Amino acid sequence: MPNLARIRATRPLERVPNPGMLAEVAAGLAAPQKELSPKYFYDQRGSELFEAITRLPEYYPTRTERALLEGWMPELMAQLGTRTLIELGAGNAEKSRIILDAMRATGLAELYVPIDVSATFLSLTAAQLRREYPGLTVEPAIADISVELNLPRRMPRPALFAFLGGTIGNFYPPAAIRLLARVRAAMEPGDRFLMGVDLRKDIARIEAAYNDSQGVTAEFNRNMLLVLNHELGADFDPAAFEHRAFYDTVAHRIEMHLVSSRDQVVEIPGLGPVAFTAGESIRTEISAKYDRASVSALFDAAGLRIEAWPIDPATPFGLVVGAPA
Ligand code: AVJ
Repeated sequence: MPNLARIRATRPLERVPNPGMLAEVAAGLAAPQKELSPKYFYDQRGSELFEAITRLPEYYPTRTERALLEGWMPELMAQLGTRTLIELGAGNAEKSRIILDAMRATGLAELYVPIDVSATFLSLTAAQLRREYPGLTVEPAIADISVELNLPRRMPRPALFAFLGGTIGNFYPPAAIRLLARVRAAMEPGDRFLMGVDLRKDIARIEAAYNDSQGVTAEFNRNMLLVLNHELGADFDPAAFEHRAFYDTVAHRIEMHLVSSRDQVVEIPGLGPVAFTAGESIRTEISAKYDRASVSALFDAAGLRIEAWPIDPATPFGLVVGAPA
């Protein structure tokens, strides 16, 4: 049971220097539907809140994905002979261990490249993994994957690019295609791409995962306002915004919003006053849900093809293996 009171902002933010943040926030808040990027959830506290989410009974993706990885990775790694694992958005690398264990079992594991925006999590994780996997080179890359991958110049092949957790769902289709095309451009012929995707299913089950009964997701959502206060010196009052999450059956995605509970004006230095009317919202995240056909369309557009999708159709979450088309 998560103890929210124990998850506080205790350490200063350590992120990729982001001179574009103010401009991006300004553009998002000037749109008719105000919008902020979900990448701003993840400071230290946001990362801890997300970890608490992954342990909630309603939040099925993480534990389903873990079980799929445990079931598949030994055979997949034996087949592929992967020497380098590149992980997009590595976070605390909990799932990476399942892949690394399977790589180590083949005796071929040479290099692990975790990519993340959060330097804090990345450096802790790298030091720990070096101890756990002697003989494995760990070369973290600090990067905003929506912009670049920032990969090391030399990587032993074949490599596996992994993008887990269903984070592809955070990207609108054009951005999702750009991201996958960026991965495709970094791939060599024997390389593979492993992606976790949350699947379309019963709407009530999806909505429950984003409206947990303990209010952790609501806290996670409001944390973005604290990040803006800290990073930009804004004066958002998180208590004046309510969490809302709903499934859009046409676009096949969850939308998370922060709804202003009253008329209010927020001051953001360098940007000036931003007015909210009561009931007006900021969209803070989309989490798109896929099926095999929609993943296939995404892959096609990015120059990839589905090589394997060996899951039970009843599984609420999928793992897909892609290869250069
Ligand atoms: C980390 C993007 C996969 O979309 O389910 C969890 C983030 N947001 N609860 C998701 C999230 C609210 C999560 N991803």
